[in-house]
Amino acid sequence: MGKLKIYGTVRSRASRVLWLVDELGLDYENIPVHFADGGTRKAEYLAINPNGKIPAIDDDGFVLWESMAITLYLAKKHDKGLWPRTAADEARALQWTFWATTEVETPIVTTLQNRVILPAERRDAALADAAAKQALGPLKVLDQALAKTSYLLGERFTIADLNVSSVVGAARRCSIDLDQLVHLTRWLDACFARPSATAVSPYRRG
Ligand SMILES: N[C@@H](CCC(=O)N[C@@H](CS)C(=O)NCC(=O)O)C(=O)O
Repeated sequence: MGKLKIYGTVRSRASRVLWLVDELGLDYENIPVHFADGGTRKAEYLAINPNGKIPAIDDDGFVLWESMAITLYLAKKHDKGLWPRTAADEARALQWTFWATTEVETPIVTTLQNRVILPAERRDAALADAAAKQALGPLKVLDQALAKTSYLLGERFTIADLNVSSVVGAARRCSIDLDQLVHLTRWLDACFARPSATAVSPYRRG
């Protein structure tokens, strides 16, 4: 059986896949394809992911792209306690994952790009401020959801927490003010204190 191949560098959405495989204790090969040097646009990589984006995986011939589809697939396939136990919890894991990518990821990434990533002359401070404000709406919803339980599905860390925290964690890198969101920050600290997160995530605290 071929070793799992993970395409993408740690300073990208591939970090959530690299975090997960460390949680699962999987043997894998990381192929550090990057967009900054044109690696994602090479024919060789487009044959893996025709969207020209990272991450993607090749699991013994099974090719998959979209970071959250990858984490959900691997967490279910190698069930080491991260996969939900009931159909209802599985649905809630999907709910929170889709919510993170559709409601939160765009405003956070826009803020990150315009406050941290883009060269200073290309940053748009007003756009960053508006995006940061927009992110706070759904982040308050997350904060309230975490008021009663330690993690999104209850008292144990699951794939829902990994997926959502891998999006929300970037808010700290771009100074979105999370101080009032005490449940969210307590949960974020717990997620990023995990050894696997500390090992690979560029979005960890500090
Ligand atoms: N929805 C995709 C987004 C992937 C994505 O945009 N990846 C970025 C790096 S974090 C990328 O490869 N960008 C290259 C480009 O846009 O050309 C996923 O979650 O996998």
